Amino acid sequence: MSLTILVTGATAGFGEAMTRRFIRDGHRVIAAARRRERLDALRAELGERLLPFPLDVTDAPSIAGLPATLPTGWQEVDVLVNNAGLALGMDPAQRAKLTDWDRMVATNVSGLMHMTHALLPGMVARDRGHIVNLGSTAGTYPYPGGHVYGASKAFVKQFSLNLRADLVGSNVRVTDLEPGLVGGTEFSRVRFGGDAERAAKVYAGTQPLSADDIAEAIAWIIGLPPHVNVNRLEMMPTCQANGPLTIKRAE
Ligand code: NDP
Ligand code: 8X3
Repeated sequence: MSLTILVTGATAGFGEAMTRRFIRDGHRVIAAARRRERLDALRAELGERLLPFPLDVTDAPSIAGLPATLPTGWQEVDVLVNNAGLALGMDPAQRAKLTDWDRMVATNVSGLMHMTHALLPGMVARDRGHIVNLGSTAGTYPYPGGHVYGASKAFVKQFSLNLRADLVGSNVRVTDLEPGLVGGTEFSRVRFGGDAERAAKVYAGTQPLSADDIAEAIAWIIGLPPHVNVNRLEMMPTCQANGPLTIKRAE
C-alpha cells in the first residue's frame, strides 16, 4: 500500500535515508527542511513521488497552515515522521549558552509539537495515521553535557506515550524511536558548531548505527499490521550499552 509520508529534516542524516527508503518502497514523501537546494536535488534524483516542501519547524505560523498549504492530492498525510532535531554544545550546563538551549527547545520540542498539532486532527478524522517521533537514548539516560538536549528527548518520549493514551482505540499510531550512537549524519558537526574533527572523534573506534539502520527500523514500524503499535523502540549499536553510574573521585 502506497502511503503519503511527511518527513521533517529530510535533507540530511536519518531524514534523507528514510526519504530514499520510502520512495524505494513505493510511498510518496513530502520532504520538509530548510535547505531548499537539497530538497530540489532530492526531487531531481527521486522523481515526482517526492514533494519538496521548504519548512522551518520553528516557524509556527507556516506550520499552522498545514495541511491546507500542501498541494491538492498531498493533504492527507498517512505518516508524519517528526525527525528534524538537533543538539547544540556539550559544555556543562553552567557554561551552556541560553540561546542554544532555546533553539533546542524550539526545534526538538515546539517544532515537533506544532507539526503534531497541525496534522493529528486529520489523521483522527480519517481514523488512519501514524506519527513517528525521533526520540533518543539521551531522553532516558543522562550524560554530562546532555542537559537540555536529553530533556527535550525525554519530552518527546512522554509526549508520544501521552498521545497514545488519547488515541487508544483509534487507528492512529504513535511511536517514539530512540536511537543511541548513530554515525554518518550531520548531528555531531551541528552540535560542535561545524568542527568536523571534534565530531569525528565521537565515532572513532566504533561501529555506530547508520542512518540506513534507522530507515530500516521505521520502514518496519510503519509496515506492521494497523492494529500493532510500537510504543517505544530503543536501538544501540553493539559497541554501546547502558553504562554504570559515574563517580568522580578526587585526583
Ligand atoms: P542531522 O543533523 O544529520 O539532520 C538533521 C535534519 O534536520 C537536517 O535535514 C536539517 O535540515 C533538519 N533540521 C534542523 N533544524 C530544522 C528546522 N528548524 N526546521 C526543519 N528542519 C530542520 O541529524 P540526524 O539525522 O543525525 O538526526 C535526526 C534526528 O534524530 C534528530 O531529531 C536527532 O536529535 C535524532 N537522533 C540522532 C541521533 C544521532 O546519533 N545522530 C541519535 C538519536 C536521535 P536543514 O538544515 O536543511 O533544515
Ligand atoms: C543522539 C545520541 O548520545 O549523542 O541523540 O545524545 S547522543
